[in-house]
This record gives sequence, structure tokens and C-alpha cells, in this order.
Amino acid sequence: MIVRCSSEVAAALSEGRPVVALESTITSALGLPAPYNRECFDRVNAAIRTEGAVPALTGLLDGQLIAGVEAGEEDRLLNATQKLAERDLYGAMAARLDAGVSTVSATVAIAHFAGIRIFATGGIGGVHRGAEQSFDVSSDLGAMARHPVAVVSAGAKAFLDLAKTLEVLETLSVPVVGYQTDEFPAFWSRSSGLKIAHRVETPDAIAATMNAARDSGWQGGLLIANPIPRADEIPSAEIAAAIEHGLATAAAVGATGPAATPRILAAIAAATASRSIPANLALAASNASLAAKVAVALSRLGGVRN
Ligand code: PSU
Ligand code: MN
Repeated sequence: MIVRCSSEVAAALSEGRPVVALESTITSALGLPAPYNRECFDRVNAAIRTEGAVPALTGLLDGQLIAGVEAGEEDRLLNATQKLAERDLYGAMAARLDAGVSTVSATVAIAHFAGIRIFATGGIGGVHRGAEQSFDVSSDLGAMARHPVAVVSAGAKAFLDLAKTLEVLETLSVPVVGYQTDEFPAFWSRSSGLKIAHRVETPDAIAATMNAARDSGWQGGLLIANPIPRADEIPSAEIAAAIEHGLATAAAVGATGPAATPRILAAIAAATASRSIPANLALAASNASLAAKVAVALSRLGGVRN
């Protein structure tokens, strides 16, 4: 197999026990400032284990794609500074890159190759505002259409153009499933005003939807939209000013392409006096917990592998 699974992840997969893939960008300094990146990693892992599933941190070490870390490898990924989208993986493997962190697009690819069906993140990348000029559309969207992995996310980051993001997901035929919501969540806020068609109430219903897609021959993934817990949300009016500031800061320093998302996130954290960070940690833990419940349901239904 092209992916090196940790011994724990390999054993769980071969025995049909629940596994949840994780990206490593959000738990690096590109996603959250230290020490919150580690706190995020610890909380997400704990949330998955509490539900009885095994976390599989993805990324690249010594030129190898990995799913699950052995002792000592965790720090190498938390401290890595090279962001790898799906298309960056193959050059990094050939060049035997020391360490690189996986984005959502890279993670759905690695999870697919490893046979893991579900993945928890914070928020996916999507269509950037002004994409009609810049053409900046995250490869996360296309990757979700090409790899049979369900992504649990608190919607897409609210500094993106959420309406256009939903339009592109429709074009790509990626099913969007609202977990106990009729609305596409806006990452730090539960509400975006944008409706999604398919709503489910339970992790079992998510697993059933995934199995229906797989058994019908759909070769791509699904997006599971899980709003941030009520107690942790930042109302959209409050975050709106910080988002404008974040976008302006990134534009002023010329951060475009892959550099845009990390720069915007850092500026929003600064503009909210770090209030965006606990919200980010809470939604990541909540997504991990839901993904683990779905993994447990898949395991019970006998469909843990893709
Ligand atoms: N969500 C976060 N923090 C992040 C990201 C998402 O809260 O750092 C990362 C994810 O790895 C996502 C990536 O896949 O940003 C999207 O980057 P881009 O817009 O360059 O495709
Ligand atoms: Mn981009």
C-alpha cells in the first residue's frame, strides 16, 4: 500500500474497527498559532477516542504518505511548515520531503488510498471571494468529488464566498448533508442564511447515506455540515468586521494562492482578540466527535472500508 499506516491504524482497519482520518494543516502553525495547534490536536484525538474510534493523523514524513503517527512522529507533523494540497503530494514523495502537512484535499486522497471512509476537519476550503477575478477555488472541492471519503466540517470558513462554494459543490455532484440543520454553517457561526437540501438527525443516518452513495457506485465523497456548538459560536455580525480586516490584511501583504488562507486566519485571530481560536477548537472537537460516531456506525453496519 502506498500509505504507511501506524500499527494502531493498520490493526483497526484490518479488524473493521472505527477509524477517523485527520488533516495536519489545522494542527500546524499554518492553521492555529502555538500552543493552540497542539491543544486542537489533543482535543480532537480525545474526542475520537472517547467515542471508541482510532484517530489517523495524515501527512507526509520522509517522503511517505502516512495515516496515523508512531511515537515521536506527532511533533514532526505539528511543527512542519510545508502545506501540501493533493497535487503537491507526488512531488514531495519523489523529492523525499522531510515533513509536510496535509490540507483537506490531501487528506481525502490519503484516506482513500488507506481505506478510511471518514475524516474530521474544522472548515473546508472553498471558493474565495472575488474568485470571478482571481479564479481562487480550493482544490478541496474537486478532491471531495474524486475520493470516496466523507468530510465532517463546520461548513466552509466564513471569509470565503459560501454561496459560490455551495454552487461548485453542486456542479461537482458532491452531496451536502446537514447534521441537525437546514442551513450551511458558517464556521464560527451556526447560520449563513444558505439552505441545504438534505438534513439528517443521527450519525446512523449519515452512515446510511454514505453506504447508499457507495453501493450505488458514486465514486466521490460527501460533505457533512455540522454547525459549531451553540455555546461556542461567534454571531455573524460580530465576526463580519474581523473577516473584512483579515481579507484586507492578506490583500495588503499580497498573500494570494496557498498563502492566503493561513494569513487570513491569523489576522482574524488577531482582530477578535483571539476569540476566534476557542471557537475554532470547539468546532474541531465537535466535528471529530461526530465523525467518530459515524465511524462507529459504519463499523456496526460492516462497512468501515471504502
Ligand atoms: N480550516 C481551518 N484552518 C485551516 C484550514 C481549514 O480552520 O488551516 C486549511 C485546510 O487544510 C484547508 C486549507 O484544506 O486550509 C485550504 O487552503 P486553500 O484555501 O489554500 O485551498
Ligand atoms: Mn487557493
